[in-house]
Amino acid sequence: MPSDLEGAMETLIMVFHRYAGTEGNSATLSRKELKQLMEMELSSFLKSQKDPAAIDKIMKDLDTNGDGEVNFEEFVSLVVGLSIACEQIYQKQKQTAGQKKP
Ligand SMILES: [Ca+2]
Ligand SMILES: [Ca+2]
Repeated sequence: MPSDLEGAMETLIMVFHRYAGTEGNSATLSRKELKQLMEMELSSFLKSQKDPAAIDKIMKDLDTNGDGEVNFEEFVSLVVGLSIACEQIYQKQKQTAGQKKP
């Protein structure tokens, strides 16, 4: 049985390759594959982005080596960035909950 963290890492790898294998290079996400991944796996985050060009912006930000595709390393930086943002919200909620003492 993998631990929670080991399971999370495995999930990250599986999700990436599920979408990366749809077209073209099976080791990288094209713009279309990234869009599909975001719509299916990060829909609540994508909904908070009201900009219709959000995918293009995200793609440009992620594609640090400039080859027009998102590899696993570049994808992980998105997950890390989102995780940091979520953790900050979690901390805030924890603080607010703590202040609700009678
Ligand atoms: Ca691909
Ligand atoms: Ca790239």
